[in-house]
Amino acid sequence: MMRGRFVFLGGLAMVGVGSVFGGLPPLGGSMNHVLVHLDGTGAFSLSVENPGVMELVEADEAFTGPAAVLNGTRFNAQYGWLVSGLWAPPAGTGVRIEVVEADPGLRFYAGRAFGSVSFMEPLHWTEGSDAGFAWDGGMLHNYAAVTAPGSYGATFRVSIVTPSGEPVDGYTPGEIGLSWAWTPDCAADLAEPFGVLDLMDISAFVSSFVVREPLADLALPDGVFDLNDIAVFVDAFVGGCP
Ligand SMILES: [Cu+2]
Repeated sequence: MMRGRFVFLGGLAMVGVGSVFGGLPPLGGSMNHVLVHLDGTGAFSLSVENPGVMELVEADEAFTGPAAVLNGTRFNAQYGWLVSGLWAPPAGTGVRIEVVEADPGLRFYAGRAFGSVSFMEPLHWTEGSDAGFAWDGGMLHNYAAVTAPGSYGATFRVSIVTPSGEPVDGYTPGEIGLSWAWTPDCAADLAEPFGVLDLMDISAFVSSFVVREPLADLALPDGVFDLNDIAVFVDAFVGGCP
């Protein structure tokens, strides 16, 4: 049964999200698929159609129903899992997608109903959920969501598993890193409430700076925390944000 489903859905991969999953929150930009291929040796290879950093976006209005989990966040669902080529898990097994590691503050939601997981259900350790889920092979755009500006990354693993989630001998999992960013509108507006410059922003900058978190990495060169970052913060703070 799984075999037919995978091959079938892989062939229908280009159907647009709007026509299939009407009523979803916006993706935040063009679809950018993670192509999932299983080669003849049983090894997964994963690649992104357009490598880059996906910009987390704000909704125009509050969502109702299950998508309300995105209210108060910036989110992006441009990345979508997609079968590449014709392959299928062996009979009696399935495909598991799991998060190996993710930056703090990054949350994930299903994006549609699949298998035993409901529309907008938390994924990948979000709100205490399991690290992974059983993927049915249909194009799937999970939502990544955050509540603070910064750069975020996560590493995912795709593997062949038994119904109880155990790895199947003879298959090699594939891994891929994905990236998102919420670029602050103003370099000094780093903490809630956004749109207001206050002590919370100073505190967020200082606490991020001392532990060298991306939030405080405001000036080039990236990855270096020095006086240039402090100067950018102070200038923006004193100058006030638009
Ligand atoms: Cu897609």
